[in-house]
Amino acid sequence: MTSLSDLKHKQILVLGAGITGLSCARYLSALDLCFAVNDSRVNPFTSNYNEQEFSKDFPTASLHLGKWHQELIAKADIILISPGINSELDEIKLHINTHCQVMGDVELFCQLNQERIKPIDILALTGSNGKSTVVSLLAYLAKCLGVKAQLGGNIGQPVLDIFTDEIVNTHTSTNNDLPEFLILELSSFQLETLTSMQAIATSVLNVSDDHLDRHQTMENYIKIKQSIYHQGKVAIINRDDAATNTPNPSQATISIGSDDPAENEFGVTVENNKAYLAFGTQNLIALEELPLAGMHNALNYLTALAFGYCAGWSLTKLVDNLAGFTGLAHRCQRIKTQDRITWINDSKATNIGATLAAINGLAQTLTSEGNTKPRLILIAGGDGKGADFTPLSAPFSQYVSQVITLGKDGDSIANIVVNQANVSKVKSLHEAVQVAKAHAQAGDVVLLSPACASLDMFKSFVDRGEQFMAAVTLLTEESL
Ligand code: UMA
Ligand code: ADP
Repeated sequence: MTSLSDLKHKQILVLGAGITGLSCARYLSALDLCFAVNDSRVNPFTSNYNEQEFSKDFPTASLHLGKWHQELIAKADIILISPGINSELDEIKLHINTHCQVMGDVELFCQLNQERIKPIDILALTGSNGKSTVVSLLAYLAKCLGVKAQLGGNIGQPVLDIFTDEIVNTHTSTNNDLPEFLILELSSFQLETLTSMQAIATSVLNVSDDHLDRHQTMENYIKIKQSIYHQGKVAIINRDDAATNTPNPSQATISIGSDDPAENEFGVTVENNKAYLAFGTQNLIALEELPLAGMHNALNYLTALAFGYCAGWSLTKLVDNLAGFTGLAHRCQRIKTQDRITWINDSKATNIGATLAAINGLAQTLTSEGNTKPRLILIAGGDGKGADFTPLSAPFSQYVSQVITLGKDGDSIANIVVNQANVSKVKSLHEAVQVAKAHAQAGDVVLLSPACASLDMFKSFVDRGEQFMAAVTLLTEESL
């Protein structure tokens, strides 16, 4: 267990100068500690930050860019490694000395948290899809209930900032009440270096093929996801997905699922043709009253309720506030409907599980609007991260009239379409929108749901979603 005093007089190396690395630097700097930062890229910073500003912000740090610095790695007692960096890389792994502790920022946070007189209570979630939706919903519900909770982790808010703010606020005599709860979103990358979390409740929301370029096999990926359960009291599992089970048969569990729940389980009950979120025999709220559509979102709602329940929050109050959360941008977000063609931005669908959820969810809407043959036009492609796209083939044949592909792995997606006449290959998102417009008829839906990461062509999924929305706006305004 690392305590604050352990950090003193140690050679500390921060690997990565992105969101995580800079948050580690802020924390170490607030403690007045000396440290080094190493990033293998020549220019890792965003356009509004540079090396000079780094030196001003962190006068006790040395910065080493452009390659992995083997001497620094060999000298380090503690390495704080960013989640996007694979510690198995030979250039890193072969140089780490035997007494060195290699950990992520979340691991350091958890070790320091346990040393506190009153540790912050942690609710921690992982999964291939829906993490950000569930943790944001849970944070929204906490706020509605007047609970002091803070979001952290993979959602883009590095956890060490909580302790940095406390130190800075102490220096400036500002109120430094820490949150009572940390609502923690964890990626498989962060879980790889995490062993010391002691959460109240943890959950693997679902597991589908993702990040296999880093984790190699599904078996390994599932094992990493399930490691979250060793680090929490109650395991919240998804009955619909066996890969979300806890490997510890004696662990306290609470389950969610799309079927009728048994006693002390969350699920979906259908009564008089109406579906309800339910807890045991108690119907909580009708799905039609909730703004986030589709069965995957019903599971997201249930997971948030299960977390709140484990935290001891009032179930009635949680349910009363569910409908006030309207969702996050770039997740099946309706941009506009013009000439009865609806354009939907699901840029955050960076793996096949998310794209499957979008196609299945939207196909239900198309049928209910009365189309005899549902017509969904899909724009997909990007960096597939080593995924096998075959599971998309059947829903493509059933629901998608045209698949427009782009990016590094666009051709691999095109190859699984049974009728090749239904494929259009394009070079840019702008061209994809034009081709979609040419195919679309009144009543159709055009969906950007790439099933791939964006980094081969865009800065981020946000950039991809914004460029899509801009292209749609331009095209639809031109046609007015
Ligand atoms: N770097 C190298 N060499 C490499 C790879 C990276 O030097 O081979 C450097 C980069 O130049 C960069 C730094 O490492 O300066 C980036 O580190 P990082 O990739 O760990 O990214 P951060 O900016 O620290 O952001 C990370 C998460 N990113 C990843 O895991 C890839 C963010 O999740 C997270 O929000 C943030 O920490 C705070 O916790 C993003 C993400 O894409 C949203 N996550 C993946 C996902 O959700 O699927 C896992
Ligand atoms: P994450 O943080 O895990 O990437 P997000 O909430 O950002 O999850 O959603 C990512 C993508 O997954 C979006 O395309 C969204 O529509 C889809 N999605 C959301 N919840 C689920 C779920 N429970 N199962 C499958 N896909 C989902």
